[in-house]
Amino acid sequence: MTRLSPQTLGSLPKTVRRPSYERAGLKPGIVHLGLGAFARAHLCEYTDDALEHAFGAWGIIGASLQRPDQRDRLKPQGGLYSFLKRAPDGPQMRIIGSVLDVLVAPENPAALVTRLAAAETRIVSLTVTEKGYCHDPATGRLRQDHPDIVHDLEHPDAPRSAIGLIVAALKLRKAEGLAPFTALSCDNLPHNGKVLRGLVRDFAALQDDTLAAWIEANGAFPATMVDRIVPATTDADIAEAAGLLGVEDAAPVIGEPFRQWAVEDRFASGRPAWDEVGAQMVSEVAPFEFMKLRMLNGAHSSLAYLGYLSGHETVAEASGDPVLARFLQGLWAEIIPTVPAPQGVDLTDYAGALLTRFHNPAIRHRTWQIAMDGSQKLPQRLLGTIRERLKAGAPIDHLALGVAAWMRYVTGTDETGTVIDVRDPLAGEFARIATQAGRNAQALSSGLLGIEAIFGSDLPRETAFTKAVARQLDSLFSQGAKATAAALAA
Ligand code: CS2
Repeated sequence: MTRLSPQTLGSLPKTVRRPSYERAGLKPGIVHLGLGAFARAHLCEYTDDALEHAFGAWGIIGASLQRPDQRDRLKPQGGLYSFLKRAPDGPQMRIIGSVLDVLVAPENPAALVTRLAAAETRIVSLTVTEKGYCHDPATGRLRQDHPDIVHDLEHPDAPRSAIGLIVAALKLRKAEGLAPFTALSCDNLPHNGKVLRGLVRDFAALQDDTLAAWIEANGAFPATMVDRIVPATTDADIAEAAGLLGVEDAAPVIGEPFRQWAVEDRFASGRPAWDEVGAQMVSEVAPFEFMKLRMLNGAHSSLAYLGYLSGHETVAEASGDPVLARFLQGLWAEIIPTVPAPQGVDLTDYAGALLTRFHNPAIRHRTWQIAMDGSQKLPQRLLGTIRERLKAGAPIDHLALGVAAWMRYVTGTDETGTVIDVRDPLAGEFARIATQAGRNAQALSSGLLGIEAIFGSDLPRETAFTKAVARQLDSLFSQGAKATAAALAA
């Protein structure tokens, strides 16, 4: 089958929307670190829309920080790929044209640093997932003992972490008398702009105080809240895309129709017209971020663990289970009082809309995918909420069940005795704790609560919390996930 490419663009069916701007004349103003499915269905789509609205020098060069796969798929297609938007009433297809090229950091870190340091690079955006920040998720501070950070301090000109790459490039820019680029975190971290700024500054300070001071004085690290449900692309998606396109696309992305992007409007040297195409430019991102991380992601993670343990493969299935749907309502009732509503938003309506989104039967978002990297996700998704509820003396049963379900999940064996493929930077530690504790809920919960990078030093001392978690975990072992969630609702 012929491949999607600039040459075959003209032959696509009329129903497929494609870039009408002159791609050949597009200059790269953005370098995106971590060009995975999410960025290609979010930032790259917003940028494609912005280029349609007002053409400017805002093409994107993507960078893969680990594997060459994405580059290998996109290069033969001249950076083009299709985006299959899945609504309950049928799919919609478009071609995204904003990505011009893809670099693979480990193949040639210096080439990527040079690209980042180039005068025409004005924004460096990131979707490197929580663990890509090499920080302590409980405190947001740089982990100087992180293997990638240790490596990058030893080889500052051939870095492999996002932080190391950014600092190496800023060092070059400073030496060449160029202004810093805007560093734009698009990951699900609380205060992502501030956290990124702190990590970049701290890493720079380990090499050169004047560099750190220059970044502090001149750098721009706007905060963002990003939202769109984007499951990993499957072979079936690739086959469906080919059917709709009439040509082969090795790199389609799948996503729900809904998207949201709240961005703090502080850019060092311009940005695409994202605000003209639906992004919300705001002075304060925090209310959006709290709402999204606590209500969407907090519910997503809890549902992923409980749903997986209950035998549900996808979020749509899990949220369609009446017991788990009731659990979600109870969970949101605990979360909502801790969330300052962004202006004009009704949080009960927001929760209702989330349930509809989770329930979209056209999206097959695996509970296993969301269950990944819990150690990096729990603090901002559930634990901050729990701290606030405890301070207010308010009930936390549903939140505690979310945490207990994570604990049950990371034991690595499901309710039928089948092995769970637990993916997490701390998976080794979980396995060690789980082996020692066996099916003793008290021992397992206190072992896991002792991981300070997740729970800090305060939560293990909150007996209302530790007792609630141990009780739920005990029930997960003896009654199973479904019955435990049902008992909570009764
Ligand atoms: C999910 C998110 O995988 C996960 O952990 O909770 O990727 C979620 O789908 C997005 O944040 C939605 O915007």
